[in-house]
Amino acid sequence: MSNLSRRAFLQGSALAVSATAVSRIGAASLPEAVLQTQAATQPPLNPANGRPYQPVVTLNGWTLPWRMNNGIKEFHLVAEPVVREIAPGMKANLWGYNGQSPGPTIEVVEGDRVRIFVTNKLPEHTSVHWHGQRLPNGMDGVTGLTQPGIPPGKTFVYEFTARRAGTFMYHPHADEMVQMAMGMMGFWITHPKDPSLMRVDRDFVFLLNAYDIEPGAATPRVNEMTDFNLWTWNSRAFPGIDPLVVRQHDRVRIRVGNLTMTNHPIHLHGHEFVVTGTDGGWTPPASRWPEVTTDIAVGQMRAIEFNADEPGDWALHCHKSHHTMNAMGHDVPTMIGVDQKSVLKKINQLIPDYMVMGDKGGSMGDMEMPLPDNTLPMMTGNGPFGGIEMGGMFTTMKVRKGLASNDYKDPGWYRHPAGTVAYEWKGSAAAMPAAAQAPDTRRMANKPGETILNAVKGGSHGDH
Ligand SMILES: [Cu+2]
Repeated sequence: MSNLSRRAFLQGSALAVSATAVSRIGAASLPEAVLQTQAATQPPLNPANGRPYQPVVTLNGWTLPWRMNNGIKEFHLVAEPVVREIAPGMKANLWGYNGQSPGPTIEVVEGDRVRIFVTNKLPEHTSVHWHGQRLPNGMDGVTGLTQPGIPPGKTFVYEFTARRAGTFMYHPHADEMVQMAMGMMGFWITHPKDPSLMRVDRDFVFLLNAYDIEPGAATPRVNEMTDFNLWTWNSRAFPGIDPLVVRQHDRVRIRVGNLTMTNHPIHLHGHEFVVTGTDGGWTPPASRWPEVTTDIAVGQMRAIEFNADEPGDWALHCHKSHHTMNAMGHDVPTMIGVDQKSVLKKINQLIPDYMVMGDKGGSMGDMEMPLPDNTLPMMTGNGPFGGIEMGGMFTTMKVRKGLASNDYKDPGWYRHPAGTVAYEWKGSAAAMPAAAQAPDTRRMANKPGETILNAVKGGSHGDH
């Protein structure tokens, strides 16, 4: 189904779809398997029926429409190979659900009876585990333990009541390492029955995931255990991750689930937040403390909340700095302080294309490097002041005055009020203390005690 027909499906209301489906194919038919063709953030899906709730916004994702069948919310997930755009310029062959990886977000309300049809279009068996839910043991989706695997070409039905409000995930418990390394996962939100409970103005969700895709390749190496090279949010790497657009003074919630193989300290600039939700539900208010970074361990979910009071373009990123880099950043030696130019001529006689890299600190954001096709530069993205030199798990939260409550369009870069941007000091050179003169030729050395000054006799520093 094209994105256009999906929109028509949404506008036609779930009621109309359910009526035609029943009359045409009969009551025993499967719900429509709605597909998504785009990696752009889709607007929140306001519920057409059932209990009211404030919908979430899935970063570079979407929410799966449902049909009502005798009071039961019916969803149709299709496990299948997909092509996911990781960022403009790079596409990956992944496995996912309904056309994308991760799969669509499923949104229900506390107390809803839910039936999920899962059709397996993969070449091997799968299952779906509803991570964090209270449900009958036989609906828990662990292949071999609670059910046989869903064979290729077959459809299984899961049915349970969403008993607890909160933040959940879904993923296979079948050939797990391969299927999760290929991108099979999705978000699940159970909204509180009382829509005024823990109410926020904007509620964003995304999953942390990671891939090992060799530069120039498109399919993840699924047997990788620790050395991943693409650090992604909802299978997108910066600059492919959309900004979180927020109206100034909105109450904002950001829910993050971690399905990588390592922890991620998620850091927000310009605001303090509190963790209001974990895997197990809302945190008791007395247990909350303010912070600006929260570590999210493997398999965990966290919901953070704050008032977006400060206008601007605020960075939101993982604080492990190698997680804000893309492929090509690995296996490059540190060359800071090493004079490579003297040997460059000799090397070029042997390797004509050899380039000097990083002798002033490794900033490669502005460097034009030849890359294999389908490969992202390791640090990239342009801002209003030049290269942002980031990749991977990085995006911005754009706080703006006076946005409409349903406006999630990228407003462009922040226009700083006059006098509020860091600026260059333009005093005379004579006023500069000797110890502050740049560049520093004394302390950039390879061995402790050795200084470049020793080699360059008669250095210009006057403090010896
Ligand atoms: Cu990280």
